[in-house]
Amino acid sequence: PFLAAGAQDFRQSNTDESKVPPYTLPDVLKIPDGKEVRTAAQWQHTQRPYVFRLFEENVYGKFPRGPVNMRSKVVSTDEHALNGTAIRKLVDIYFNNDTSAVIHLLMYLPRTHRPAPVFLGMNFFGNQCVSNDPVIPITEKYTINGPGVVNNHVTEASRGSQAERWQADTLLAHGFGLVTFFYGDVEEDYPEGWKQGFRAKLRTALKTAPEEWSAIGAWAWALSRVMDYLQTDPRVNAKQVCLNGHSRLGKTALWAGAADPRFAIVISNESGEGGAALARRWYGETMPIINDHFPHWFNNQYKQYNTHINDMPVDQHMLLALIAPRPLYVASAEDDQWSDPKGEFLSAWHAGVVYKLFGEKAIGSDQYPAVHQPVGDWVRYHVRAGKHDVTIYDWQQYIAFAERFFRKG
Ligand code: GTR
Repeated sequence: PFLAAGAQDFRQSNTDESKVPPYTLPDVLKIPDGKEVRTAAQWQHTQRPYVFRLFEENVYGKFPRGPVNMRSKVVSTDEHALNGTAIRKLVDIYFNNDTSAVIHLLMYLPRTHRPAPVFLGMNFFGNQCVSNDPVIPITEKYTINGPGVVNNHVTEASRGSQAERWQADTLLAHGFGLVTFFYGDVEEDYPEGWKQGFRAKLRTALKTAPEEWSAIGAWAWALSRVMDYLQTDPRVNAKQVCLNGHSRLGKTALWAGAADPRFAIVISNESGEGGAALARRWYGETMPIINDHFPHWFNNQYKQYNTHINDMPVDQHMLLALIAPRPLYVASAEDDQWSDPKGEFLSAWHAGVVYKLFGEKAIGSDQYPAVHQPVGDWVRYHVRAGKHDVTIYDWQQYIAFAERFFRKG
């Protein structure tokens, strides 16, 4: 029963390129009546909403659209943070008058008078992991295992443990701000995490039952609410928000970017299965494996395709296409075969047909590039040396990419 694309057993992982069977992807331009989308207007008005709904129904669940009661409170502002190089703001965002439904934002902004372009991304271990800055409160929520984590809770030793991954100083030196929050504020990352999270707390307000969406859905929705806040902050240029995410949070960034066109640029760092990587390509992590390990990440319908992957009406190139015509960056790492670098590249390549409708060049060639040779234009891709991580090399590419598009603005 587990025979899927090319009669392979997708319960197993494969890392032998010669064993990847042929597969056929759904055509992102095919309209349900059998015709093809030919213009950007057709895409925007008809096909895009249709493809988005397919992802809601089959992968990430409903993306609640209704208004929600939201209130932000500036907890503190320091105009001379990080040795005088940055403004630090701590902002709490409360929902529905429930003081336990709260997102704690950490913001570092350049010390300029102009509204700053920012990179926005969720972090894995609480805001204190992003910098050694002692003022940042430590999260009390459940975290996955990592540096400075004891029994799924962080200790003081976790301060700055992910500073390399965030590169706040580098961003500030280039005139960008950094806005981040812990994804566990929204939903702790385990199968029952929704019970203490926004999916339960806001179910009435959002008219959405917990099983109608997913953990990735909830995290992505929260990114949109942070965008709501950023639009009210005069120190931020909300038209220049570059949404980035790594791994499971890269999957989330893509879904949030697909759902909310206010994100000017979207970046997927090694998002892999359920993110940028093609599901029908039998390589690295597979759908049955991810559904087994992380059942809460996706909706129930997604699990139905474990044994019938070819029946799924979407594949992940269609998710990337939902970002069009905005600039999109997809990045992989050579030693991160679990994320299927080539499957991420091919997905970005196949999304190009939609960018073309807008007259924009995307990846340009279906030849898989060499390590440290970024390719593409409005859709860009690189594979770097090394393991599953976010490195200074990745950031250098993202900063240059954002500078190119924002400099004009
Ligand atoms: C892995 C998972 C990946 C990726 C990764 C991460 O265990 O299999 O899909 O999400 O976690 O988020 O670091």
